[in-house]
Amino acid sequence: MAIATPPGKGAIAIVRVSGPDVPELSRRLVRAKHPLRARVATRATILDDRDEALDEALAIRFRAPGSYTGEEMLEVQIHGSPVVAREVVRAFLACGARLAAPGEFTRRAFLNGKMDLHAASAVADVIEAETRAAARAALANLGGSLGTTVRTIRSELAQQLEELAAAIDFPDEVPEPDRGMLRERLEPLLETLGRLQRDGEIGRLVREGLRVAIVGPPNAGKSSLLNALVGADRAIVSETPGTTRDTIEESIVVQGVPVRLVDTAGIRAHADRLEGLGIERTERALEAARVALLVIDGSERLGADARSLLARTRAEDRIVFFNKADVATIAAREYGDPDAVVGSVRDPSTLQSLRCAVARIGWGGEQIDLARPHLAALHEFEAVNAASGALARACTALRTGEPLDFAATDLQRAFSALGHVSEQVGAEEMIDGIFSRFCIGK
Ligand SMILES: Nc1nc2c(ncn2[C@@H]2O[C@H](COP(=O)(O)OP(=O)(O)OP(=O)(O)O)[C@@H](O)[C@H]2O)c(=O)[nH]1
Ligand SMILES: [Mg+2]
Repeated sequence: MAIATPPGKGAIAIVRVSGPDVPELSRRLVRAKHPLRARVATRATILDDRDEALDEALAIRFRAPGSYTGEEMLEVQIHGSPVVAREVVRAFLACGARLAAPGEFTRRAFLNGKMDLHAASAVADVIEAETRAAARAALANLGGSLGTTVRTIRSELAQQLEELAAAIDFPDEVPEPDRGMLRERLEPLLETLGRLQRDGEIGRLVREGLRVAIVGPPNAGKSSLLNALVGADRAIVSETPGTTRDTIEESIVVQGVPVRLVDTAGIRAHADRLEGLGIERTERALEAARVALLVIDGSERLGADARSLLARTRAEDRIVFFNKADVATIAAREYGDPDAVVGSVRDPSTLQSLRCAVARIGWGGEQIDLARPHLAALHEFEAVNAASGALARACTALRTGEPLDFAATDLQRAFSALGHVSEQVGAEEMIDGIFSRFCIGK
């Protein structure tokens, strides 16, 4: 149970109750001329636990599973005074209800399978896009398929270990297992672990997002690009070079992955003191970003500032974008990089090409399937990495003819490391973390 409206005085306050005890609580505390009908607002008197009237209200019942949380629910709209709301809450508490944890309604909705169907519904407004994607990734994990995969690998490893141990301990009685056969059985496990590792990387990407620094000479159209990608006038745009002095950050979602765009002050060698301070921040943003998005005015010849930036980011993960193609495409032809994006921030197809480039450079461009299980927690990711490393060493030992107990030690290590991958706890913790960021009553 929770008060779903903001604290303070208002015209009405809403108290929501969810769970199997709702029918009983309604009978006890809501008095109406006619029994409450599902999804119909009914005028009613709210009583306290001693049957005294607290307030005249509108009561609405929702029956499971046709409610927000998927459970039995009651919503009462009372007069918007904090005192009345508190008294109503007190009455429900006295009859056995308990206060909801932050985000608990939404959490229940997710767990009852309601949210997937309505991912883009009203809740979308209150959750950040990045959180939604991470929640779905975590939820896929709750299905337990990660646990099943890890369990299968562990039991395979245990079996191989047993055979090896017998041969090592009783060399006279148990013949040495065929190394080739052993490797044949271990290599598929290594492959599965590799897939889990890749999924783990994707999980991390979805959770933490990708930082992209928009850098380039002054007046190239960096702030215009940020605004166009975000779809809002976030940064000031002007024809005066050196307009942006401070870094400005905004998030967008590209193929389900949260991307943090950082607009920066234009880099040029001859800058005044204030501009120089801005450029220092640009340098820091560039260092902190995973991907650099170089914006260069393509309608002119390549200037010295553009050249030096192109040269120093050559070895980095970067996207080169020649802007202002609506005017001319001089610099792109001069530079001749087939991977560069040539277009204009005013052209939607250019923006689409840039989003694709972000996906390609950021995570190899594959469409991320959020419904696949991802390793929920960092320690699980590390455990899989450790297991995969140990198993790879065991396979090498078998191939190069090293003593069998070398391989056995590594197999044992892989087996133990995987014991740290919990079957569901990580995902549970993650879900709790996500939903506790909601407001109470959501
Ligand atoms: N014709 C044309 N003009 C553009 C395009 N993109 C940006 N501009 C113009 O170029 C000028 C500079 O744009 P900004 O977005 O402020 O450039 P910036 O790179 O952020 O500049 P600084 O903040 O000074 O470093 C503005 O007058 C924009 O309207 C484009 O694709 N075509
Ligand atoms: Mg700018």
